Amino acid sequence: MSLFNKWFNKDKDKLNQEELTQEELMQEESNVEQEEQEESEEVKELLELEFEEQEQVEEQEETEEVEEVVEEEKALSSEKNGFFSKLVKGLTKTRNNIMDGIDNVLKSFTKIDEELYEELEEALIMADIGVDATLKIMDGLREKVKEKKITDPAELKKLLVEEITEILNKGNRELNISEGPAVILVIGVNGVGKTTTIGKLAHVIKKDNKKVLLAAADTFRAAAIEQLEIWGNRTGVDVIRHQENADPGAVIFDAIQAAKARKTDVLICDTAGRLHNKKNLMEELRKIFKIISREYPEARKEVLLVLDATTGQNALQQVKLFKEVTDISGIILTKLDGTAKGGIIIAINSEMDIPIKYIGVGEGIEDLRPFNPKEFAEALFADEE
Ligand SMILES: Nc1nc2c(ncn2[C@@H]2O[C@H](COP(=O)(O)OP(=O)(O)OP(=O)(O)O)[C@@H](O)[C@H]2O)c(=O)[nH]1
Ligand SMILES: [Mg+2]
Repeated sequence: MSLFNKWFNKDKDKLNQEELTQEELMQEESNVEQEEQEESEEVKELLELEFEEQEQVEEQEETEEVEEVVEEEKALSSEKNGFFSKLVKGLTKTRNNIMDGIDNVLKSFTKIDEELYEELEEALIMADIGVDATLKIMDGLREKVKEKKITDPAELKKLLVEEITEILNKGNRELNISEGPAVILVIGVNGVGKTTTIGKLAHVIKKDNKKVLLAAADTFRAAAIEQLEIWGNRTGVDVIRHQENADPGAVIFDAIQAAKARKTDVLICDTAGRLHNKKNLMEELRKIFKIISREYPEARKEVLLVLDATTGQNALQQVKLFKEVTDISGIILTKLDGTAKGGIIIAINSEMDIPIKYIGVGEGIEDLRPFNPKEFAEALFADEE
């Protein structure tokens, strides 16, 4: 064999070999491809399975979440219902006081005339609604009677409810504490429920995930500091205190420093309701306001005046008294449970340009609620079972 052939054959062999290997390679490649495809199908199947499982888990989680939300809503609405029925019950005496008078008048008339209006006016004033609100209600009533050409006295009741609801429904009732540090100064004459309200308020604000601190600036009345500390323990909130008879201004000063150092969201300050005389009380409040605005200018301020519903018309005098020393940003009306004088809430809303922000309907920690005019009016005029 010639060298050439040798080479050629060799090359041919080589070529054949190469062809073979290439064929093999191709075969192998296709095998690999097939394997890969199989594998990828397996992976796909697995992924699909996992996906399905995940979907199932997610679905389950979703149903659990929905169930949780439903449960929460249920709890909230039962809490709401619980509070509403408590409000209805608490307002029984007020409701009777207002409604008995109105019903008696309406029952004794067969037509709507001036005499009826006069008696109705008297009944409203007797129910602690006050002269101002009564006149507004009567004006509105006369207008609507004319407009709707009403002749049956029985139809007046519904109109009265509408007029009263309208008076209740005014003002911004939100506490100005949503952003940044805030100070709430709680003022009011002695015994109206300041300290108790502070305890309940601390509870409400803490539930809103805010850090609360209390300042025991009523150093005048014996055991006032201890009373606030009991509320502090009950709500899990610290109290800044000094000794009895210490300077209330110094307590406020320390409390502000503590609030800053601890990054407190809301500092609530208790104050004395009774001093030797009115002048002392007002002077002391002036000093406290000065310290707060000097030491804590960056804080939002709320000055809440606490009024006791059982004092009736006297509550209006108290608003005027405290208005002389400060801008009151909101009113808290306590002890609406069990009094016949709850009509005062209508008088306050009508005569004062200060919103009622919260109402107290009991001595317990949960017995302070944002004042909701619609809910209140509904409770005030609810039919008794
Ligand atoms: N029924 C009822 N009682 C309340 C309510 N709020 C407060 N009280 C009670 O009223 C009484 C006086 O409450 P305090 O919180 O001590 O009143 P205060 O304004 O701090 O009184 P001083 O510190 O003496 O000025 C206590 O027995 C409270 O339990 C309420 O909404 N309903
Ligand atoms: Mg007190």
